[in-house]
Amino acid sequence: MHMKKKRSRSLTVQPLESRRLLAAVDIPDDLTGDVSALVSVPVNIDDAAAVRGAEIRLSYDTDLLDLDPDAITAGSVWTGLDTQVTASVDDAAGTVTIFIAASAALPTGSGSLVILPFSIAGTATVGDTTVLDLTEVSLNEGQIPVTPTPVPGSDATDGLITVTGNSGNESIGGFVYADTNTNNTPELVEGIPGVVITLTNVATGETLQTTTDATGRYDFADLSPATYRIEESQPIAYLEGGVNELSVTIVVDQTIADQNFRELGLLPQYVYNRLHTTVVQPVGSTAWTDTILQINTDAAATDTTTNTPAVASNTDQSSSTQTASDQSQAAPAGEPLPELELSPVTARLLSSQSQVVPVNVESGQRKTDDDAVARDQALASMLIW
Ligand SMILES: [Ca+2]
Ligand SMILES: [Ca+2]
Ligand SMILES: [Ca+2]
Repeated sequence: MHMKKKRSRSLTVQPLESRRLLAAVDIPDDLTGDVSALVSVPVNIDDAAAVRGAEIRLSYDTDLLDLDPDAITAGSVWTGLDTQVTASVDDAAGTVTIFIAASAALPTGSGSLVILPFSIAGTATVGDTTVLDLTEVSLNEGQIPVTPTPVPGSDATDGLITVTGNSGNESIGGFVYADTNTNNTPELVEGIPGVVITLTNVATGETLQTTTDATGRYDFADLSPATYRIEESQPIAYLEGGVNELSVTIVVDQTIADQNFRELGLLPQYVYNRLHTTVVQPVGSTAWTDTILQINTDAAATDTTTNTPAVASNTDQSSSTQTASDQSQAAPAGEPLPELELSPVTARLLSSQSQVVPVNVESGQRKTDDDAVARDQALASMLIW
């Protein structure tokens, strides 16, 4: 056949032309992508002259990258040609095999043979790097040599992605609160101001510290996506109501605002302490906040242990220089408490749930029976409510 003759003639010429052809194929090593984002990875060729087909194999780290085979597309060198792309991805092994064939040979020119849209894991950390290991490239079934030759493992053709994405929009926050109505939810009047919160980036060990504001709120802004440990320095005037350490992972642009630390009411000895020295003041006022801060300060100053709730530990009676009003908190655990006599004002407050600090409780007068404990808890609740 005439046509066949022509073809076979051109085929005899092609190997001769191929011998003059060399191609360099590689993946860029300056690729960047945000946490959880897509990064388009090209496999580039310096000169695609005479290329009609390519077989490309590469490996990637499945912990950091994911790849959808259907999203793989032919690169820029094939533009305008009828091109077929066949890609298979083994997502467990982290290997990709791509076959590309065109209806005609490519002209001279550089560009990309294929584009692989990798998605970066949400658990990736900014600054992470991951290698794209080009393991094999064959052009026209090996007729066009590839130099340097990609091999399994490290070589000059491999690519590198650096994880970026510190948008500064990540934040972690929450409340430290005395859950006096025991609904496990912080309400505005339950906030505990002046509590130190420490944030640690688990991977890097970097720490940040802040203090809760007048509403018991704390916030860490301008963070990077990472896993963090959040620690509360226990305000020792309060009955422990939950864990003092939390762990949380944030991804790009994420705001986590519910990392709360729950306490119960003021410990009875600190309620008594402050009832003698505070005046009537509405919840949330500056005076209110100042009072709670003062309680925190007093509690820290009189605590004899490092960071233990003071119910059983506050037995230090050596502080003979305490003021008269402070002595009421020094009642040792296990000793009978003096009888409590409520003033009319306090009694009314206990029944009305008014948002006013009760005043005029008589100094050091506690009951010896279990009611005293219950009443102390109620007083603690009152102070918060
Ligand atoms: Ca390689
Ligand atoms: Ca509550
Ligand atoms: Ca706590």
